[in-house]
Order: sequence, then structure tokens, then C-alpha cells
Amino acid sequence: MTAADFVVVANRLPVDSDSDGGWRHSPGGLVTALEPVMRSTHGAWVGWPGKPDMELEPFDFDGTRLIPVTLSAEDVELYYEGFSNDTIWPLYHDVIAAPRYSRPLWEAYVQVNRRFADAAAEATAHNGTVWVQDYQLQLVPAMLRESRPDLTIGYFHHIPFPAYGLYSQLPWRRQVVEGLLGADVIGFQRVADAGNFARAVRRLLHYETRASGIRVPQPDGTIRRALAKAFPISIDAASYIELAGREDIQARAREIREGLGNPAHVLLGVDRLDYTKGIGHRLKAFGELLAEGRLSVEDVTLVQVASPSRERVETYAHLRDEIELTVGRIDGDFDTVGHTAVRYLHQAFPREEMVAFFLAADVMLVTALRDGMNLVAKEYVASRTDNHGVLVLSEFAGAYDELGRAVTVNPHDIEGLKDAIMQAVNMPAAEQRRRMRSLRRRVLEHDVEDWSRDFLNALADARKGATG
Ligand code: GDG
Repeated sequence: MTAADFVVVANRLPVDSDSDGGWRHSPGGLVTALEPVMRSTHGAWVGWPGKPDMELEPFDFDGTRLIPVTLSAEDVELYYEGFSNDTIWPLYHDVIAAPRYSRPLWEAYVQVNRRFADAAAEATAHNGTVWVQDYQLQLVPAMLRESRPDLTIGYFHHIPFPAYGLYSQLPWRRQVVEGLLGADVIGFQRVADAGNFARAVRRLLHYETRASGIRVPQPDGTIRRALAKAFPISIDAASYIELAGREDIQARAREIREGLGNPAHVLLGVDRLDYTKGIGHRLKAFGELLAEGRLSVEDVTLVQVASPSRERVETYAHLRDEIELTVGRIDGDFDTVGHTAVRYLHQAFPREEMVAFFLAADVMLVTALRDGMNLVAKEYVASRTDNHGVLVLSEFAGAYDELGRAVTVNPHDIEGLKDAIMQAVNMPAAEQRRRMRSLRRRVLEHDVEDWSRDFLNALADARKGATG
């Protein structure tokens, strides 16, 4: 196997297996963002093919070399569903759910991270660049640096990094920070995340940090400089504009409204069914507005797309029950034969249908309790080429730092959330246009290609001046 100069390491490969044994691109911003770099560098991608016990040789797909890492059913349970999604995910989202601290889960995480690091080390050419993605692989940067000191290593963290007061709960807090510090550049969504990380480094390791730089002492007594900085991720805005311009998708948006009985206002939520997204808070506020008569089911419908997620993790199974109970109650109390209060869809849809939902919605509700970025907010804004529609956006989503012209909310404040929904529903068209223009400007000026370019440029620069 010829080694590649540029290698991405992520929990998942950028493909899904289809029913006839072939592969298709799994849709996602990361894949789109990295496509140009992958092509121009003949890059490779190390990741899990998505099903347990799948033993596959490396293969080429659409100009990229894919290097599968096999995970057994036990690995999936302990490393992926366990440590990644039941320990790190809740801890890093400010303990909205209780994190599980368990030594066997940690041991599996270390062991699987080692396997990803070994696969990346083997796949990368001398002096090559490796870009590690996300919280499932926080130990990979240091493991790689140890086996391959010639490499330039980047890491991007897609979810929040919590304040030290919470982070310090993690029994393996020191190992995780040391794992991340193996990278030359550690990228975060928000300035606050990078700050939280730098503080954890100071508290746990007593290394010197200045602005975004961290001085990492090496075993030989020299200092290596690492950079911990915000690189807010974005979307492939042009592809949303293109979909929004398609006549068939616009017709579908009209059909969706008709199917809802043509209410005056359509509210929309689109989330993975995850406790970080604040779906329950959104439903509570909406239900109270109906109960108080401030909104009527004749005029307003909330469409909630909740795509199935992590269903084997117990907290997620509970969440689903809770949300479905709430939806059932609201609909039972307020539906009429011709109108529904909440149209709940526990399904995944093709991207075309998602854009049709965006075009059908007068108000987009993003009420996350904690979210690294929240791409849905940016996708809604990019799709609204007509400058109509209102984004209600939680201040706890990373997108808040860029999309200040949204109607911003603290989703824990149910009265405030209710007022924000009313403000959005009643917003005059001229104000919608003013706000939407400014939101769109930001998303269009900073798309996902800019994000990957900014990160990779910083990585190239960091490596040049790394030692001294
Ligand atoms: C993590 C961080 C950060 C959802 N349902 C369907 C569907 N989606 C698409 C959305 C969007 C993506 O999935 C979800 O991205 P988010 O950013 O909203 O949230 P997470 O999945 O939690 O992502 C997050 C992100 O990583 C990137 O760094 O922003 O904070 O948690 O693109 O449109 N797409 C389709 N059908 C669905 O039913 N086609």
C-alpha cells in the first residue's frame, strides 16, 4: 500500500454500505468540506465502516483511499456507545445527562484509539499530515506523535469543551488532555471552548499558555508549541442555495404546508433525537402558548423532525419515550380533526426533503441546551434565499457566536422562550428581511471550505514554527 501525504482519521468512514453490498457517500458537511483536499492530495481516510465485525481491506472510493478499522460488537458497546456517547458526550455537554464513569469503558476507549492511531501511522507518508476528527479519538494525537514524530497532526473537536469545574470530574482528565496535546493544532468551535481547554491544561499540567499558544515540554527538554484555537465549522452553503432554487423542492414545500392544512405559521425543529437539543423545552413552551390561547392550532403548527439517534444507549431510549409522551399529550389536548398542533416525525429524510421543510417553515426553532455549533441553524439560513423566515437560536449553541441577528433565547427560561416564539411569529416582513440578510451574509461568507482551509493553513504554519 502506498502511503498518503494527507490522512483524515474519524470514527466513521465517509461512506455507508448499501443493500446490494456496494458503498455510497454518507451525506455530511465534513465529507464535502474535505473533498477538494482529498482529491488534490490523493488523501486517505481511516475510519470504522459502521457495522460491527466488518473486516475489510483498504479500498478506493471516488478518488480517496478508505482504510477500514474493524470494531467488534463489544468495541461498539464499550468504546462507541459507552465511553464516547455515554461518558464524554454528556460530560462535554455540561452534564445535561449523567455521565457514566466506568473503567472497562475507558480501557476499551484507549485500546480502540490505539488501533485508529496505528492504522493512521501505517497509512501516512513520511512528513505527511494527519487530521483527527472529534471526541471519539482524543487520544489519537499523542499516540501518533509518539510513533510518528515526523508527522504534522491536527485535531478538530466538533462538540463543546466544558469548563474545568465539570471537566475535572473525568477520572482520566489528565490522559485526555495529554492525548489532545499531541496535536500541533487543536481546533474548537467557540473561543470559549478553546479557553476551557487551555485552562484544563494549566490546571492539570501547569504548562504555560499565552493567547492561543501552549508550550508543551518534550522528553528531551525542548519545548513544542501547540495551538488551541476556535475554527467555527460551517456548511456547504452553495449546495443549499441550489436545492432551495429547485422548482420541484419549492413545490414540495407548498405541498408540505397544504398537508398541514395551510396554517398561517409553520414552526420547525430539526434535530437528531438527542437530549442536548432542548426538544422538550421547545415543546413545553409551545404547549403553554396553546394552553394560554396566545397561539391557536388553527393558525400554527410545529413540525418536529427528530431523526433516530444512538437508540441502544439507555438515556436516548428514555428521551424518546419522554418526547413522545409530551407530543401525544399536546396533540391530544389541542388537535382538531382538521389541524394538528405538533406533527412529529421520528424519521430521517433525504436532503431535498429537509430543504423543502426549511422552505415551508416561517420560524426555525434551535433551542439546544448545549451544542458545539448546530449546523441546522446555518442550513435554514442558507436555504432562505427569499430572505423570509425567522431563526430562533439558543445562546448555548456555537452558532450563536456568529448569528447574533437571530432571535436569541435561553431555552431554560420557558417564559423567555415563549416570548421569543411570539416575537418570531409576529415579526413584520421587513424586519425578517433585514435580519435574514445579515444572517445569510455571515453563512455565505464563511462556508465549510473556508473552515477546512483556515484550519489546514493554521496547521501548516504551526508546524513551521513548532519548536524553539
Ligand atoms: C455535531 C455537533 C456540530 C439531521 N436530521 C436529518 C439530517 N440531519 C442533518 C442536519 C445537519 C446534521 O444532520 C446535524 O448537525 P448538527 O450540527 O445540527 O448536530 P450534530 O449531529 O449533533 O453534530 C454539532 C456538528 O457536529 C458539526 O461540527 O455542529 O454541534 O453536535 O446537517 O441537516 N439530514 C438528513 N436527514 C435527516 O433526517 N438528510
